Amino acid sequence: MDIETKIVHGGQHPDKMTGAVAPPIYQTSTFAFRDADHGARVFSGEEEGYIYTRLGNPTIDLLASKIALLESTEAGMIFSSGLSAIFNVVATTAKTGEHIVSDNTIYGGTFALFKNVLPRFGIETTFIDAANLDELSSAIRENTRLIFIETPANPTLKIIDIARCAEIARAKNIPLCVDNTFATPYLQRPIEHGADIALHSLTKYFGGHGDIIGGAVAGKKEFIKELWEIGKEIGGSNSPFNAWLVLRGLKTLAVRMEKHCDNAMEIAEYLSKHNKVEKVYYPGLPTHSGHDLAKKQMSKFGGMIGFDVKGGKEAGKIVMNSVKLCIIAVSLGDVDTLIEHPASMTHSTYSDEELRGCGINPGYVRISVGLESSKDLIADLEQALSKI
Ligand code: LCS
Repeated sequence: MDIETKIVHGGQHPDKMTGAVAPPIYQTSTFAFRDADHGARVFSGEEEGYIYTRLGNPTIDLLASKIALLESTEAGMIFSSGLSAIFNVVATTAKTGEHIVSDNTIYGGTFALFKNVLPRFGIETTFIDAANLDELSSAIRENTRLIFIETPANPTLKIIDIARCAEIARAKNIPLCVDNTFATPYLQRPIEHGADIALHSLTKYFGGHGDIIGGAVAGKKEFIKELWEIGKEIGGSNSPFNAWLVLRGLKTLAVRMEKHCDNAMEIAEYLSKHNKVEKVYYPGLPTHSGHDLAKKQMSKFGGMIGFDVKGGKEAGKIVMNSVKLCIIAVSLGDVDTLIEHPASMTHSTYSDEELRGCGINPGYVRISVGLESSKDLIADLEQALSKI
């Protein structure tokens, strides 16, 4: 089946009991046992069954298996947020005294988790530029337990070669985890390129409507079982209703992504010709350093773009304060177009030196292009840029 069909039908069937086409929301904390022995058998794993929603729930499990299917892998697990998914992957793969390698251009919250929180548990992170494969290879140590990348990366849209990173990871027997939030499996499936784990903030394109927070991890059954063993004790589970909203949003992922991509391409082309814009960052532009690689590993280029305005931070602020249709807000992947300033918002956890190190300029403005008419969005940006 093509991915569009899998998005609509994959893993889902009308409810056996009632024929309901939309999946039921099992909005319950706990599940009754037939008798004490039944409870004991389900707890010991002797018999399959639901126990308690933190350990498993039919609505949440449906979403997990659907994401696994879309990511071309065996199993999945849902978390309360993207960051919870990331923490749980790290907690499953690494322990005190061990080490992970991460690309230096990642969501600011993930960066803070790796830089500030993991050391409290004795886990050290080396940040490198994974677009430079020699840097990646030489950062790997005897005690490295995980390689973590985002591609396209938040917020600069840097593209990293998943297949080449996977070769390096495999040679050292270290799992490669790709945060696939920006692309979604509609545009890119990291596991098909050799990655071991695909990870998502469901808050973004999966949900698609800006109304939930959630995370997901997909990978081999064996790994997801280990993740579940650790994750059920950490307790980052999500709610059945949130899972249901993601299942609902997900149905339109293919058509939404097409429109996000088309709108972003038009806006990137428009901005790249604007005399008040210094540089546009969009992997769909042939001038983008990762364009050829993006063409190879993605089917289209996504809905995220960034740009530096001539005049730096102050000029960037004027643009953000002048837009009328775009909303000044973090998050991304919503139907609404969102505009933000990474250096002072999503990536404010980076020091000035760290921002410079991964090419986030002080005036860099990020847009999550929504589903409005591109003509209206361009008109909005035009009037905002004219205020500089
Ligand atoms: N991974 C990526 C690539 C992200 O962009 C985010 C959030 C996360 C993980 C964390 O997911 P969450 O826990 O929020 O569900 N990115 C955000 C952003 O760029 N603006 O606001 C949140």
